[in-house]
Amino acid sequence: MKETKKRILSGITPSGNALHIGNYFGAVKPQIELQNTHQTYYFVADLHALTTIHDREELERNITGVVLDYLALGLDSEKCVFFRQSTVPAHSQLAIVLANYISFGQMQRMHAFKDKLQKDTGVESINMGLFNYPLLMAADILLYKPFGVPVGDDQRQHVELARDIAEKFNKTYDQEVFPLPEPLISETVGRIVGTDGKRKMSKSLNNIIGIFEDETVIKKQIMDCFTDPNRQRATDPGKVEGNPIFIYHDLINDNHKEVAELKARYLQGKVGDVEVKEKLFLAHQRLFASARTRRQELVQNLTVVKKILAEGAEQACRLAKQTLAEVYQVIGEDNQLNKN
Ligand code: AQP
Repeated sequence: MKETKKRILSGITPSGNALHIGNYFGAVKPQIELQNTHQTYYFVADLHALTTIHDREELERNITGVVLDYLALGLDSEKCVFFRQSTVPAHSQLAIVLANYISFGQMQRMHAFKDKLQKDTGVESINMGLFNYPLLMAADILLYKPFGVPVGDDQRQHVELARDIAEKFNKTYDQEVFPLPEPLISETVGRIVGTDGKRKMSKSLNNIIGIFEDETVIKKQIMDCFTDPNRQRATDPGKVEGNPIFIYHDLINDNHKEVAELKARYLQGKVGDVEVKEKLFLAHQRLFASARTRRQELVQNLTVVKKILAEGAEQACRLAKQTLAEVYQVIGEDNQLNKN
């Protein structure tokens, strides 16, 4: 890996055990493309998953699931450093330090906390892991001094917080310890709408189209998808713009002629929702066929997967330790006892 390449860092929370097409187009696909042109560090944010998962087996299942998904979708361990967050202790160590360069007020304005507060009755039901999530994420990012962080739009606020903390830290010590990371968010695919046609596609909202589930599950997710609410019959002219089923066609369907024809017929009231959805399902099968096969092969070879993560952890630790040592030195915690 050439050191002259710009560095990229991103993480994925194993809060479920499979990725959906929102994750894929908004984050995973751009991340995988970047591994060809940049130094890439990607990690499974297993410590972040503790905000919602307190069952050991479920956690392990989710971590394995997400790792397999990434590898099946094209993450190449020869080109990229891939690891589990908890195997690099410097993430947690840096988070403790960075907490001193951010105010309680600013943390209270983070949307993960605010959204949860709106849903639940009060602060008693919100764990500190969730409150501190953006702080740990700032440590995740700054530890690797990346140039950019490719994520979906829902993570913009968190990358901006990391920038704020970096600025405050640099200013406090009058040193450029942390370069300010750029959020790399696509304008077109940074926020893929869910099958309810309203909200962001999210596991927790149950409005997803999966990638690796059984075909019957994927087909049902597609067939249940919201389309044009004002269209009663297949003979009514329909709306294409903003219609989720066509948003997905544009993303998934490699047969552009077919998509153009379907759109034209839909606008004229000459095609039913069922046909449009069935064609989307077939396009989904075409796009993800090789990834699905690759995933089945990887499941049979989990020792290789473990080896990839162990090697990734070793490489990540090397860089993370350097940054932590520099930070300790800058803040005045550099002593014999904290050297290892
Ligand atoms: N709908 C989306 N459109 C574009 N990008 C998205 N991402 C998530 N949903 C969309 C991006 O995927 C990456 C991994 O996401 P995460 O680890 O934060 O997972 P998530 O946001 O927790 O995914 P969900 O489905 O929304 O989970 P729940 O419902 O549990 O919160 C990130 O870069 C994210 O921006």
